[in-house]
Amino acid sequence: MLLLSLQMTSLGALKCYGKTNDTLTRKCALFCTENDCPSYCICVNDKSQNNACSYLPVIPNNTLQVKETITAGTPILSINSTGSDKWTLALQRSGVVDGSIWNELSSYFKLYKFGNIYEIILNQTPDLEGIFERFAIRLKQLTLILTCKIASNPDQSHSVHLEILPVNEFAPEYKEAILKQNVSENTKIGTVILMLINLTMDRDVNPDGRELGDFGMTNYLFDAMRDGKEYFEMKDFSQGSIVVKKCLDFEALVPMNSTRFYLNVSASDIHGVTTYTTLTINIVDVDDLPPEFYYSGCPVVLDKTAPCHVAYEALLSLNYIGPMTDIVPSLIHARDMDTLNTELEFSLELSAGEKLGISIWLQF
Ligand SMILES: [Ca+2]
Ligand SMILES: [Ca+2]
Ligand SMILES: [Ca+2]
Repeated sequence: MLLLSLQMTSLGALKCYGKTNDTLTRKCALFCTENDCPSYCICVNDKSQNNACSYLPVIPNNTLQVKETITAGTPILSINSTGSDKWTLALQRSGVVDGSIWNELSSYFKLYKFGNIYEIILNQTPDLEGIFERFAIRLKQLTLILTCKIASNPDQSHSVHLEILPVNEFAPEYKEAILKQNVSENTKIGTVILMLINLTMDRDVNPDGRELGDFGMTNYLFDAMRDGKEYFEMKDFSQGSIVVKKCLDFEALVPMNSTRFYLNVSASDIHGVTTYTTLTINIVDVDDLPPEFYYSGCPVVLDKTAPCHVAYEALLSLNYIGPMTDIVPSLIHARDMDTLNTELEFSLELSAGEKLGISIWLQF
């Protein structure tokens, strides 16, 4: 809690004011005690010793500081009244913030008088997130105007800055409960597939800049076989950009049951509070392979380096028109080598010099 108390200065019969600012007023007050009055002071005779304004306490850099979480009801400045002075408090308006907002912000502070003591008391916790939500401003500092009124002298106004210090109340959060991204198998190496900064937030309001710090990527220990670090990397840690690191081939990944990867990613705020989450990446098949013929009698060869030759034969009368169903050893089957199951269209073409009715050879 920050509470500064007035240091009373005995003024005697002469009261002095600085001509330009409060600091001078304090200096002038010292001269008054010696009945001196330099040229930069205004000196008046006090008819009554009490007929004067009290002085504000010495405030370093003329700036008070309170945390945004300070409890409502906490006093932040105390002034001992001389008895004849009367103090008022207002909020200085500045910047582009409109008047109605200043009126509402003024209600965060109250000046109370308890006996001969004036106290500025926080009427409401100056929660930076709450203020941003209400007024859409990232509040950093306010200026309090304290004015002393006495019967026979001009009003004296003092400006005191009040800095609201941010408190790290929230860890980084992800905007979606489950982060997932589909990536086509033909995505080129070096392509950015996702920027974590677009999917992350930190509820803390930081008037000095970005609250989020760096992003990170570590091993996915829960299922090391599906850790996507072999295929993806984080390039820009300030943006959390995930980049393709290794060629993605859906058809090569299917036999390994590896068309889904997981990345253990993290987001930290500038205070070092870190939140981890799992990014799921699904590799999506694209139509990058042609159809293939297949025959149940051929062995399954995954890398297709060993062709299987099958001869199909059908015997037809010369003038027959219609479906060929008596093909030996079986009907001709073909399929899309992608998993997209694109509809296939068959055609029969003769090589140069061949005559229909002899035989048709198809090669795997
Ligand atoms: Ca934070
Ligand atoms: Ca905060
Ligand atoms: Ca494919």
